[in-house]
Amino acid sequence: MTKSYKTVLVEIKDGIGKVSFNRPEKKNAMSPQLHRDRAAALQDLKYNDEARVVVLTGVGESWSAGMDLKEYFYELRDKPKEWEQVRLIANSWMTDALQNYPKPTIAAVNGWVFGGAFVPLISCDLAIALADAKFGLSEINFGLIPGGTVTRMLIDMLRPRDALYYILTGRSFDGRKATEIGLVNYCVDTLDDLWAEINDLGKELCGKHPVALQLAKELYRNSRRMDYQQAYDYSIAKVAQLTELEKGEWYDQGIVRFKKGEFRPGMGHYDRGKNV
Ligand code: ACO
Ligand code: V55
Repeated sequence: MTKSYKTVLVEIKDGIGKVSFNRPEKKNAMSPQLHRDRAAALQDLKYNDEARVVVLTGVGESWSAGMDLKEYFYELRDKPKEWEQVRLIANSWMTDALQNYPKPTIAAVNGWVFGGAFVPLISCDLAIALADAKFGLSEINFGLIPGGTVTRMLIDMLRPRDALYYILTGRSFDGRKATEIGLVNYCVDTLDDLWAEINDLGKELCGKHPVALQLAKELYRNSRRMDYQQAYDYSIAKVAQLTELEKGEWYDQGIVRFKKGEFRPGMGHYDRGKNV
């Protein structure tokens, strides 16, 4: 059973856990309550074995319109302690919790993505968008700058010209442009196509060894901060860890089955059966 939250909807089907921002009447703006719910929901799914892949999306026509400008900024203006508390929760789920998530995460971008919502978007491993979804760093339009970790995340994800262009102009762009600049993997024309793609991709990832997926993510994210020698040494340690945690499955199944000519790894994974 999945828990229920006021501002977040959690569903699990066929190995895919779906966590939806659920304040459609406010375009899924992230209020303090939503930050708390989101943090808790991701934590729950982390330990729920039924969810092998996690999809982040929004109820209604918005993915998320960013920080709730009223509840997060205006109403907490004179409450520095409360604001700090909310800021820390927000930063921890949008950055640490998502980036170090042990399962693959996919953003299904069904609509608006503004400002602070770029953080969870970029923190997801993969992203597929509607071609007509709209993205924007709107901070400059109301006299703010992309704060929190927004700017830092843009540095990792975009080319300098693109990052500064959108930071300084606050202009919005669509899913096609988001694909062109590498903010999402690709885009599709309709909501039906979006969910067909998400389900295909989710299903494919559910067929891989979960430990290999988890360690592949860790190796990628941690190697970014290392030089070649460190990354090499770290990868050797990770492969040893993988072999132990998988109980040698990559040798005994992966390589042995390849040797027997049972499958071609270049063309897809071997069938891991129901619950190996
Ligand atoms: N914070 C608080 N409330 C919001 C937010 C937000 N970020 N975004 C939308 N809402 C609310 C609106 O105030 C409105 O509430 P109301 O019905 O009580 O008046 C409701 O959501 C619906 O929004 P509309 O503006 O009526 O919807 P519309 O389709 O015309 O426009 C759009 C949608 C473009 C997303 C517009 O709402 C908008 O510009 N929102 C702000 C986007 C933004 O700049 N976000 C902050 C980024 S900066 C940061 O995150 C640090
Ligand atoms: C912003 C975002 C923040 C924050 C202050 O993008 C400003 C603006 C994501 O958190 O704390």
